[in-house]
Amino acid sequence: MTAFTPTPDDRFTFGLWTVGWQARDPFGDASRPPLDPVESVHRLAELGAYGVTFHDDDLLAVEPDRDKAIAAFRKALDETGMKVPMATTNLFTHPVFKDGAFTSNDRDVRRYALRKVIRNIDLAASLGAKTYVCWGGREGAESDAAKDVRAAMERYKEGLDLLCAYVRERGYDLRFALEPKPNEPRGDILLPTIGHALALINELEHPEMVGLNPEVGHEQMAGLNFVHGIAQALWHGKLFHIDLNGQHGPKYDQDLIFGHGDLKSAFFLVDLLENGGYDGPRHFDYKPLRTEDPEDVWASAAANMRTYLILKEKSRAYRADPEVREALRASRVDELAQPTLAAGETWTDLAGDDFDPEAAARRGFHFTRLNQLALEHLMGVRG
Ligand code: GLT
Ligand code: MN
Ligand code: MN
Repeated sequence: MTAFTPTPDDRFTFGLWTVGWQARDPFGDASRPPLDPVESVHRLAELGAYGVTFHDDDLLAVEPDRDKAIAAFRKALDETGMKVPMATTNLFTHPVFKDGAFTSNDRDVRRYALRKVIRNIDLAASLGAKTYVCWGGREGAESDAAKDVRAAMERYKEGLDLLCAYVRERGYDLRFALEPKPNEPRGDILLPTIGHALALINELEHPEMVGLNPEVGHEQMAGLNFVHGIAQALWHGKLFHIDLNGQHGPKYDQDLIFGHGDLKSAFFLVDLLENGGYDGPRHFDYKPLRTEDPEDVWASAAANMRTYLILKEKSRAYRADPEVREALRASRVDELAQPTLAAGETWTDLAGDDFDPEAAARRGFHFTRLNQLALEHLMGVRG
Protein backbone atom coordinates (compact mmCIF):
# COMPACT_ATOMS: atom_id res chain seq x y z
CA MET A 1 0.00 0.00 0.00
CA THR A 2 1.42 3.34 -1.03
CA ALA A 3 1.80 5.73 1.87
CA PHE A 4 0.78 8.81 -0.18
CA THR A 5 3.58 10.69 1.54
CA PRO A 6 5.06 13.36 -0.74
CA THR A 7 8.78 13.69 -1.36
CA PRO A 8 10.71 16.32 -3.36
CA ASP A 9 10.81 13.80 -6.25
CA ASP A 10 7.07 14.45 -6.70
CA ARG A 11 7.97 18.07 -7.52
CA PHE A 12 5.11 19.66 -5.59
CA THR A 13 5.38 23.43 -5.30
CA PHE A 14 3.28 26.13 -3.62
CA GLY A 15 2.93 29.86 -4.11
CA LEU A 16 3.94 31.79 -0.98
CA TRP A 17 0.66 33.66 -1.50
CA THR A 18 -1.35 30.45 -1.03
CA VAL A 19 -0.44 29.32 2.48
CA GLY A 20 0.24 32.99 3.27
CA TRP A 21 -3.24 34.15 2.27
CA GLN A 22 -4.71 36.05 5.19
CA ALA A 23 -8.24 35.37 3.94
CA ARG A 24 -9.31 38.90 3.21
CA ASP A 25 -12.29 38.81 0.86
CA PRO A 26 -14.54 41.52 -0.64
CA PHE A 27 -16.86 41.23 2.39
CA GLY A 28 -14.53 40.57 5.29
CA ASP A 29 -11.24 41.32 6.96
CA ALA A 30 -8.29 38.98 7.35
CA SER A 31 -8.96 35.94 9.53
CA ARG A 32 -5.30 34.98 9.91
CA PRO A 33 -2.13 36.93 10.79
CA PRO A 34 0.61 37.55 8.21
CA LEU A 35 2.87 34.56 7.60
CA ASP A 36 6.64 34.86 7.37
CA PRO A 37 7.85 33.42 4.01
CA VAL A 38 10.73 31.87 5.95
CA GLU A 39 8.25 29.84 7.98
CA SER A 40 6.40 28.82 4.82
CA VAL A 41 9.60 27.50 3.26
CA HIS A 42 10.41 25.44 6.37
CA ARG A 43 6.90 24.10 6.91
CA LEU A 44 6.41 23.16 3.26
CA ALA A 45 9.80 21.45 3.18
CA GLU A 46 8.82 19.41 6.26
CA LEU A 47 5.64 18.36 4.46
CA GLY A 48 7.67 17.02 1.51
CA ALA A 49 7.27 19.83 -1.04
CA TYR A 50 9.92 20.43 -3.69
CA GLY A 51 9.77 24.19 -3.83
CA VAL A 52 8.01 27.52 -3.53
CA THR A 53 7.06 30.28 -5.94
CA PHE A 54 6.45 33.94 -5.22
CA HIS A 55 5.32 37.37 -6.38
CA ASP A 56 7.85 40.16 -5.84
CA ASP A 57 5.63 41.59 -3.08
CA ASP A 58 5.08 38.26 -1.27
CA LEU A 59 8.62 38.36 0.08
CA LEU A 60 7.78 41.55 1.95
CA ALA A 61 4.95 40.02 4.03
CA VAL A 62 6.66 40.61 7.39
CA GLU A 63 9.96 42.35 6.46
CA PRO A 64 9.50 45.63 4.55
CA ASP A 65 13.21 45.96 3.67
CA ARG A 66 13.59 44.17 0.31
CA ASP A 67 17.28 43.27 0.71
CA LYS A 68 16.74 41.85 4.21
CA ALA A 69 13.64 39.94 3.07
CA ILE A 70 15.50 38.41 0.13
CA ALA A 71 18.47 37.46 2.32
CA ALA A 72 16.19 35.69 4.84
CA PHE A 73 14.37 33.90 2.02
CA ARG A 74 17.63 32.72 0.42
CA LYS A 75 18.81 31.44 3.79
CA ALA A 76 15.62 29.42 4.26
CA LEU A 77 16.03 27.94 0.75
CA ASP A 78 19.64 26.97 1.52
CA GLU A 79 18.70 25.42 4.86
CA THR A 80 15.89 23.31 3.41
CA GLY A 81 17.05 22.60 -0.16
CA MET A 82 13.76 24.01 -1.42
CA LYS A 83 13.78 25.23 -5.03
CA VAL A 84 12.16 28.21 -6.79
CA PRO A 85 11.09 26.90 -10.21
CA MET A 86 8.78 29.84 -10.94
CA ALA A 87 8.24 33.45 -9.96
CA THR A 88 5.75 36.14 -10.92
CA THR A 89 4.89 39.81 -10.39
CA ASN A 90 2.10 41.38 -8.40
CA LEU A 91 0.47 43.65 -10.99
CA PHE A 92 -2.95 43.67 -9.35
CA THR A 93 -2.99 44.66 -5.64
CA HIS A 94 -1.80 48.27 -5.75
CA PRO A 95 -4.52 50.64 -7.01
CA VAL A 96 -2.08 52.01 -9.59
CA PHE A 97 -3.00 48.87 -11.57
CA LYS A 98 -6.75 49.43 -11.31
CA ASP A 99 -7.06 49.71 -15.11
CA GLY A 100 -4.41 47.09 -15.84
CA ALA A 101 -0.64 46.88 -16.08
CA PHE A 102 0.62 46.06 -19.61
CA THR A 103 -2.70 47.26 -21.04
CA SER A 104 -3.64 50.16 -18.76
CA ASN A 105 -4.98 53.13 -20.70
CA ASP A 106 -2.36 55.13 -18.75
CA ARG A 107 0.96 54.84 -20.61
CA ASP A 108 3.02 55.74 -17.53
CA VAL A 109 1.42 52.86 -15.63
CA ARG A 110 2.38 50.49 -18.47
CA ARG A 111 6.00 51.63 -18.23
CA TYR A 112 5.99 51.26 -14.43
CA ALA A 113 4.52 47.74 -14.71
CA LEU A 114 7.29 46.64 -17.07
CA ARG A 115 9.94 48.04 -14.72
CA LYS A 116 8.36 46.12 -11.83
CA VAL A 117 8.46 42.87 -13.80
CA ILE A 118 12.05 43.39 -14.93
CA ARG A 119 13.24 43.97 -11.39
CA ASN A 120 11.73 40.70 -10.20
CA ILE A 121 12.96 38.79 -13.27
CA ASP A 122 16.51 39.52 -12.13
CA LEU A 123 15.73 38.04 -8.71
CA ALA A 124 13.87 35.06 -10.22
CA ALA A 125 16.80 34.24 -12.49
CA SER A 126 19.28 34.51 -9.63
CA LEU A 127 17.19 32.00 -7.64
CA GLY A 128 17.22 29.55 -10.55
CA ALA A 129 13.60 29.99 -11.72
CA LYS A 130 12.96 28.64 -15.23
CA THR A 131 9.41 29.93 -15.62
CA TYR A 132 8.05 33.44 -15.20
CA VAL A 133 4.27 33.62 -14.89
CA CYS A 134 2.19 36.54 -16.14
CA TRP A 135 -1.34 36.59 -14.76
CA GLY A 136 -3.02 39.68 -16.17
CA GLY A 137 -5.75 39.86 -13.55
CA ARG A 138 -6.32 43.60 -14.00
CA GLU A 139 -5.96 43.58 -17.80
CA GLY A 140 -9.57 44.04 -18.81
CA ALA A 141 -12.64 46.21 -18.35
CA GLU A 142 -16.11 46.46 -16.91
CA SER A 143 -17.46 48.41 -19.88
CA ASP A 144 -16.92 47.91 -23.59
CA ALA A 145 -16.71 51.69 -23.82
CA ALA A 146 -13.63 51.75 -21.61
CA LYS A 147 -11.15 49.64 -23.51
CA ASP A 148 -10.02 49.49 -27.13
CA VAL A 149 -9.33 45.77 -27.07
CA ARG A 150 -7.45 45.78 -30.37
CA ALA A 151 -5.07 48.41 -28.99
CA ALA A 152 -4.86 46.46 -25.73
CA MET A 153 -3.77 43.32 -27.61
CA GLU A 154 -1.11 45.41 -29.34
CA ARG A 155 0.16 46.66 -25.97
CA TYR A 156 0.03 43.13 -24.47
CA LYS A 157 2.21 41.96 -27.37
CA GLU A 158 4.52 44.96 -26.99
CA GLY A 159 5.01 44.25 -23.28
CA LEU A 160 5.67 40.53 -23.75
CA ASP A 161 8.03 41.17 -26.69
CA LEU A 162 9.95 43.66 -24.54
CA LEU A 163 10.23 41.18 -21.65
CA CYS A 164 11.42 38.42 -24.00
CA ALA A 165 14.04 40.82 -25.42
CA TYR A 166 15.19 41.61 -21.88
CA VAL A 167 15.59 37.93 -20.96
CA ARG A 168 17.50 37.25 -24.18
CA GLU A 169 19.82 40.22 -23.66
CA ARG A 170 20.56 39.15 -20.11
CA GLY A 171 21.08 35.53 -21.25
CA TYR A 172 18.66 34.15 -18.66
CA ASP A 173 17.33 30.60 -19.05
CA LEU A 174 13.76 31.72 -18.46
CA ARG A 175 10.47 31.30 -20.34
CA PHE A 176 7.18 33.09 -19.78
CA ALA A 177 3.87 31.41 -18.98
CA LEU A 178 0.59 33.31 -19.47
CA GLU A 179 -2.22 32.48 -17.05
CA PRO A 180 -5.72 32.85 -18.52
CA LYS A 181 -8.76 33.80 -16.46
CA PRO A 182 -12.20 34.90 -17.72
CA ASN A 183 -13.18 37.45 -15.03
CA GLU A 184 -12.54 38.51 -11.41
CA PRO A 185 -11.22 40.94 -10.37
CA ARG A 186 -12.13 42.69 -13.69
CA GLY A 187 -15.60 42.30 -15.15
CA ASP A 188 -13.94 40.79 -18.21
CA ILE A 189 -10.26 39.89 -18.36
CA LEU A 190 -8.23 39.82 -21.57
CA LEU A 191 -6.91 36.34 -22.54
CA PRO A 192 -9.92 34.73 -20.81
CA THR A 193 -9.13 31.12 -21.78
CA ILE A 194 -6.30 28.80 -22.80
CA GLY A 195 -7.36 29.19 -26.43
CA HIS A 196 -7.25 32.99 -26.38
CA ALA A 197 -3.77 32.95 -24.82
CA LEU A 198 -2.46 30.41 -27.35
CA ALA A 199 -3.65 32.64 -30.16
CA LEU A 200 -1.82 35.69 -28.76
CA ILE A 201 1.42 33.71 -28.37
CA ASN A 202 1.45 33.05 -32.11
CA GLU A 203 1.61 36.80 -32.75
CA LEU A 204 4.72 37.38 -30.59
CA GLU A 205 8.25 37.97 -31.79
CA HIS A 206 9.53 34.96 -29.86
CA PRO A 207 6.58 32.56 -29.53
CA GLU A 208 8.96 29.79 -28.44
CA MET A 209 9.70 31.73 -25.23
CA VAL A 210 6.07 32.02 -24.18
CA GLY A 211 3.68 29.26 -23.08
CA LEU A 212 0.90 28.80 -20.59
CA ASN A 213 0.24 28.43 -16.88
CA PRO A 214 -3.41 27.31 -16.91
CA GLU A 215 -5.32 27.09 -13.62
CA VAL A 216 -7.99 24.45 -12.97
CA GLY A 217 -10.57 26.86 -11.58
CA HIS A 218 -10.05 29.57 -14.17
CA GLU A 219 -11.16 27.38 -17.08
CA GLN A 220 -13.94 25.81 -15.00
CA MET A 221 -15.25 29.28 -14.09
CA ALA A 222 -15.86 29.69 -17.82
CA GLY A 223 -17.68 26.34 -17.94
CA LEU A 224 -14.81 24.82 -19.94
CA ASN A 225 -13.31 21.35 -19.73
CA PHE A 226 -9.89 21.80 -18.08
CA VAL A 227 -8.62 18.37 -19.10
CA HIS A 228 -9.33 19.16 -22.75
CA GLY A 229 -7.61 22.54 -22.42
CA ILE A 230 -4.52 20.97 -20.88
CA ALA A 231 -4.41 18.26 -23.53
CA GLN A 232 -4.52 20.88 -26.26
CA ALA A 233 -1.83 22.97 -24.53
CA LEU A 234 0.36 19.85 -24.37
CA TRP A 235 -0.27 19.16 -28.04
CA HIS A 236 0.94 22.69 -28.88
CA GLY A 237 4.03 22.17 -26.69
CA LYS A 238 2.82 25.06 -24.53
CA LEU A 239 2.18 23.59 -21.09
CA PHE A 240 5.10 25.34 -19.39
CA HIS A 241 3.58 25.25 -15.89
CA ILE A 242 0.25 24.51 -14.20
CA ASP A 243 -1.83 25.86 -11.29
CA LEU A 244 -3.67 23.03 -9.54
CA ASN A 245 -6.70 23.74 -7.38
CA GLY A 246 -10.43 23.03 -7.08
CA GLN A 247 -13.57 24.76 -8.31
CA HIS A 248 -17.31 24.02 -8.34
CA GLY A 249 -18.32 25.17 -11.83
CA PRO A 250 -19.09 28.71 -13.00
CA LYS A 251 -19.04 31.01 -9.98
CA TYR A 252 -16.44 33.20 -8.24
CA ASP A 253 -12.85 31.93 -8.23
CA GLN A 254 -12.87 29.47 -5.34
CA ASP A 255 -9.20 28.36 -5.33
CA LEU A 256 -10.16 25.25 -3.36
CA ILE A 257 -7.74 22.49 -2.45
CA PHE A 258 -6.89 20.29 -5.44
CA GLY A 259 -9.64 17.64 -5.78
CA HIS A 260 -12.04 19.49 -3.48
CA GLY A 261 -13.99 20.77 -6.50
CA ASP A 262 -14.67 18.57 -9.52
CA LEU A 263 -13.00 15.35 -8.34
CA LYS A 264 -13.63 13.37 -11.51
CA SER A 265 -11.99 16.06 -13.63
CA ALA A 266 -9.08 16.06 -11.15
CA PHE A 267 -8.70 12.30 -11.67
CA PHE A 268 -8.52 12.61 -15.47
CA LEU A 269 -6.20 15.60 -15.10
CA VAL A 270 -3.70 13.65 -13.00
CA ASP A 271 -3.98 10.76 -15.44
CA LEU A 272 -3.15 13.17 -18.28
CA LEU A 273 -0.28 14.92 -16.49
CA GLU A 274 1.29 11.62 -15.46
CA ASN A 275 0.96 10.03 -18.90
CA GLY A 276 0.80 12.96 -21.30
CA GLY A 277 4.39 14.18 -21.34
CA TYR A 278 4.25 17.03 -18.77
CA ASP A 279 7.46 17.15 -16.75
CA GLY A 280 7.17 20.49 -14.96
CA PRO A 281 6.35 21.11 -11.29
CA ARG A 282 2.93 20.24 -9.87
CA HIS A 283 2.14 23.70 -8.55
CA PHE A 284 -0.72 24.34 -6.13
CA ASP A 285 -2.44 27.72 -6.34
CA TYR A 286 -5.19 27.40 -3.75
CA LYS A 287 -6.48 29.37 -0.80
CA PRO A 288 -6.83 27.77 2.62
CA LEU A 289 -10.46 28.31 3.64
CA ARG A 290 -11.15 31.54 5.50
CA THR A 291 -12.57 29.45 8.34
CA GLU A 292 -9.21 27.81 9.06
CA ASP A 293 -6.67 28.72 11.72
CA PRO A 294 -2.89 28.99 11.12
CA GLU A 295 -2.28 25.30 11.94
CA ASP A 296 -5.13 24.20 9.64
CA VAL A 297 -3.25 25.94 6.83
CA TRP A 298 -0.54 23.26 6.90
CA ALA A 299 -3.13 20.48 6.95
CA SER A 300 -4.65 22.06 3.84
CA ALA A 301 -1.26 22.25 2.12
CA ALA A 302 -0.68 18.56 2.89
CA ALA A 303 -4.17 17.72 1.58
CA ASN A 304 -3.31 19.06 -1.89
CA MET A 305 -0.29 16.78 -2.20
CA ARG A 306 -1.96 13.75 -0.67
CA THR A 307 -4.96 14.08 -2.99
CA TYR A 308 -2.66 14.32 -6.02
CA LEU A 309 -0.76 11.19 -4.95
CA ILE A 310 -3.97 9.25 -4.30
CA LEU A 311 -5.29 10.21 -7.75
CA LYS A 312 -1.95 9.20 -9.28
CA GLU A 313 -2.32 5.76 -7.71
CA LYS A 314 -5.96 5.57 -8.90
CA SER A 315 -4.83 6.40 -12.43
CA ARG A 316 -2.19 3.66 -12.34
CA ALA A 317 -4.72 1.09 -11.12
CA TYR A 318 -7.28 2.23 -13.71
CA ARG A 319 -4.83 1.78 -16.56
CA ALA A 320 -3.59 -1.56 -15.22
CA ASP A 321 -7.10 -3.03 -14.83
CA PRO A 322 -7.62 -5.70 -17.55
CA GLU A 323 -11.30 -4.83 -17.76
CA VAL A 324 -10.45 -1.19 -18.41
CA ARG A 325 -7.98 -2.21 -21.12
CA GLU A 326 -10.62 -4.33 -22.74
CA ALA A 327 -13.19 -1.54 -22.46
CA LEU A 328 -10.77 0.96 -24.02
CA ARG A 329 -10.30 -1.38 -26.96
CA ALA A 330 -14.06 -1.92 -27.27
CA SER A 331 -14.55 1.86 -27.31
CA ARG A 332 -11.81 2.13 -29.97
CA VAL A 333 -10.03 4.88 -28.03
CA ASP A 334 -6.68 3.80 -29.51
CA GLU A 335 -8.01 3.89 -33.05
CA LEU A 336 -8.03 7.69 -32.98
CA ALA A 337 -4.21 7.64 -32.91
CA GLN A 338 -4.23 5.96 -36.30
CA PRO A 339 -3.90 8.46 -39.19
CA THR A 340 -7.03 8.70 -41.27
CA LEU A 341 -5.09 8.15 -44.49
CA ALA A 342 -2.52 5.33 -44.77
CA ALA A 343 1.04 6.17 -45.82
CA GLY A 344 1.08 7.18 -49.46
CA GLU A 345 -2.70 7.57 -49.71
CA THR A 346 -4.29 10.80 -50.97
CA TRP A 347 -7.87 12.03 -51.09
CA THR A 348 -8.38 9.98 -54.25
CA ASP A 349 -8.09 6.77 -52.21
CA LEU A 350 -11.13 7.70 -50.11
CA ALA A 351 -13.35 6.77 -53.04
CA GLY A 352 -12.29 3.10 -52.90
CA ASP A 353 -13.68 2.39 -49.39
CA ASP A 354 -16.24 -0.36 -49.01
CA PHE A 355 -18.18 1.30 -46.16
CA ASP A 356 -21.75 0.91 -44.98
CA PRO A 357 -22.71 4.08 -43.04
CA GLU A 358 -25.97 2.49 -41.82
CA ALA A 359 -24.10 -0.44 -40.26
CA ALA A 360 -21.51 1.92 -38.72
CA ALA A 361 -24.29 4.10 -37.33
CA ARG A 362 -25.81 1.07 -35.58
CA ARG A 363 -22.56 0.27 -33.69
CA GLY A 364 -22.27 1.74 -30.19
CA PHE A 365 -19.03 3.08 -28.72
CA HIS A 366 -19.74 1.75 -25.19
CA PHE A 367 -18.41 4.91 -23.49
CA THR A 368 -20.80 4.46 -20.57
CA ARG A 369 -19.00 1.33 -19.46
CA LEU A 370 -15.66 3.10 -19.65
CA ASN A 371 -16.93 6.05 -17.66
CA GLN A 372 -18.44 3.76 -15.01
CA LEU A 373 -15.15 1.86 -14.69
CA ALA A 374 -13.31 5.15 -14.13
CA LEU A 375 -15.86 6.18 -11.50
CA GLU A 376 -15.60 2.84 -9.72
CA HIS A 377 -11.83 3.17 -9.54
CA LEU A 378 -12.26 6.67 -8.21
CA MET A 379 -14.82 5.55 -5.63
CA GLY A 380 -12.44 2.85 -4.43
CA VAL A 381 -14.47 -0.25 -5.25
CA ARG A 382 -11.99 -1.51 -7.87
CA GLY A 383 -8.20 -1.86 -8.08
C1 GLT B 1 -3.30 35.52 -7.89
C2 GLT B 1 -4.13 34.74 -8.86
C3 GLT B 1 -3.50 33.48 -9.27
C4 GLT B 1 -2.23 33.69 -10.02
C5 GLT B 1 -1.18 34.34 -9.22
C6 GLT B 1 0.03 34.58 -10.09
S1 GLT B 1 -1.72 35.77 -8.47
O1 GLT B 1 -3.23 34.89 -6.65
O2 GLT B 1 -5.40 34.51 -8.27
O3 GLT B 1 -4.35 32.68 -10.02
O4 GLT B 1 -1.73 32.43 -10.40
O5 GLT B 1 0.22 35.90 -10.40
MN1 MN C 1 -3.19 30.86 -10.51
MN1 MN D 1 -7.71 31.19 -9.05
